Amino acid sequence: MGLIEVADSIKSMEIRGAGLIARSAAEALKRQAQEYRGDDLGEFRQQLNEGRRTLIDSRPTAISLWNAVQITMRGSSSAKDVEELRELIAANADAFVQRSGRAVEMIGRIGSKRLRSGMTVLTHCNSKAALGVIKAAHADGKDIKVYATESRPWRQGLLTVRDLSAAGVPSTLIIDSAVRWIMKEVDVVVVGADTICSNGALINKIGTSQVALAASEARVPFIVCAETYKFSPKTVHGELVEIEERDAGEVVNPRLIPADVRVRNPVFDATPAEHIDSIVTEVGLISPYAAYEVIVRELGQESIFEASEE
Ligand code: RUB
Repeated sequence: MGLIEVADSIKSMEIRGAGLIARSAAEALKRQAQEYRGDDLGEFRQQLNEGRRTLIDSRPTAISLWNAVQITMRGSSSAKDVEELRELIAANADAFVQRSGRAVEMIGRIGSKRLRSGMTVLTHCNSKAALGVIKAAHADGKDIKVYATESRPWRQGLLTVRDLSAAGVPSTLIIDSAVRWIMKEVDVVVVGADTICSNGALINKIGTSQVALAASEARVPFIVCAETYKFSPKTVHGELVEIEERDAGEVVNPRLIPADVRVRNPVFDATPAEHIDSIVTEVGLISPYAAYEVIVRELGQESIFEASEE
């Protein structure tokens, strides 16, 4: 798949989930670099920068996408010729993809320790990192049951229950509005992340903040699974995360409602740190209030500087 096709697939959500979006973007830049046939360094750089922009613009909310392209392009301004730049991009992309895979595995190992046999977990939407935790606990022989929300309008919950079923984890699908009612049967909530802000707030699939509120009210721990490239250096500069609003047709067929009725389809929301028990990252389980430290230590001052340049 060429870079434009990857960007279109991210936009149309054939490629979805913040981790996969990030890995696909890094690989798309690598392929674009490998396919450049000229020997003009300036032209090559320009094409890569255009590719970078196209990928970043494909979906606005998940910072994993921005971090992935930044990390893939890092050091490119000092390359002396086309070949050196091509090799640098390929090596950076490969390292990012490997790091991402290892991170999801590590999160599974760390997070699964928080799940005890006999627990009922509730998860929202479809997160590879969150499901990694649940599946790792199951693989350790723990008796875990899962409630999975449908996650309207895209119904990613169907992907979740299929994945859990294939792994042999018993799961029950519920509609999103059943969360508060079901919460009395839940021991822990485990969700993924699109972005973690420097103040510890979580940006994830629409409805996550309602799940967190219901969990908080019922004193059920709310655990977030997030690779460190889901932390946002942009938020250090006070930038607000853009919440993507998608086509209203994803929510309802316009022919079914009067023409004067407006339909909105925000697809992510923000959960404040106060409702988050802990965030499981590949470098350990942390408090949401340690988000700034993670940004500085794991993504580096360089990323904070780059974020200020955007
Ligand atoms: C997916 C979603 C997921 C995060 C984390 O939204 O909100 O919880 O992206 O996923 P969408 P992962 O379906 O709109 O992309 O852990 O797989 O990165």
